[in-house]
Amino acid sequence: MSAALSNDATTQLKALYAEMEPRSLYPLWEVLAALVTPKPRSPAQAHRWTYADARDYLLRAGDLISAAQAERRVLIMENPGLPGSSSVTSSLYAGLQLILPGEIAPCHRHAQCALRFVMEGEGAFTAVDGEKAVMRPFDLVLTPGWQWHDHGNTSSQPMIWLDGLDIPTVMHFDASFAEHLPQSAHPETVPPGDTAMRYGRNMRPMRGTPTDRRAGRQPLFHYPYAEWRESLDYLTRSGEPDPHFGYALEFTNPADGGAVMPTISAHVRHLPGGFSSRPRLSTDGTIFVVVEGSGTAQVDGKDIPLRERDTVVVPSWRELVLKADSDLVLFGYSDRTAQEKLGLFREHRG
Ligand code: GTQ
Repeated sequence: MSAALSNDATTQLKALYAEMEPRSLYPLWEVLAALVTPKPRSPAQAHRWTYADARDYLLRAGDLISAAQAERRVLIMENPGLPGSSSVTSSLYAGLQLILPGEIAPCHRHAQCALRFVMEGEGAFTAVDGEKAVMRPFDLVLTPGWQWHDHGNTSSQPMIWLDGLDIPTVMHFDASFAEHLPQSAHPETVPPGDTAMRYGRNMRPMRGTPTDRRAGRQPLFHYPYAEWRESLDYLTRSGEPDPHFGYALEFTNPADGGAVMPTISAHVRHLPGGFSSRPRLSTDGTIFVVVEGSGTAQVDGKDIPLRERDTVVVPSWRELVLKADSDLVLFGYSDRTAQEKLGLFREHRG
């Protein structure tokens, strides 16, 4: 409320509010400025989770509860500015999942879209609709909405990955559905690599033919580190870095060239040692994982150290400057694609 009111009017308005409240009616003018803000005011905070700390707690949980008992044995990385929300930004979720040798995280499917970014371990798998993606460090694996998925570890080492999901977005729309497969693992329907052969070669099975087995889905679900790292390296050798991003590659859905999933965009970037980015603000709060190297994320002037395998969240519309001490490789995901579809995405490049 901007203009001053007389004492009498204020008293009468207060009485009016008290009368309306039982009927679930409220005066907009008391809250308008907080609802329609001139720029984003996220309650989320910039925050860092140190990998070694989180890993320790996760392994301790691994001694106490099995993957089957937990269904998903995950430590949620909850934003300290969003207590009780299980959210890392207002729209996204982040967790660290552990699968020990011999374990299976049982098969289910849900409306929520998920990505996995492997932190450590090699040889465990995520199976999507019965096709195994054998996971190695820093691979990106997707389980798009409503696709059956189970995780298993047939290796001899613990396997830990970051889960990125759109849980808060689905909750926002009250659109959550989930179901379990009666058996813990989906029958293996095709050999590993089947989807990459069919959809990962800039080709796809002719539409309307039986070989188009993932028609109408986000067909690709495994983006191996070995491939994206090679492309990022090539990019670095073949041109100038972008002043805000360094060298950056977005993961895409080959079916439409857009983001990997309807609600989540994901990318990797390389900032050469000594590089300092220009300041940038964007409406998509972003979760970063440090893949290689070290540096600093300066968020609204405050330094957050970047160390290998740490997770850092930068909320919407905070000024971000990235500084690389050594060659710094980051993975990041955000709700950018969802905001673009809703006409909301904005950025400011300083
Ligand atoms: O692996 O399906 O971290 O359903 C949270 C919810 C992982 C999963 C999470 C999930 C999953």
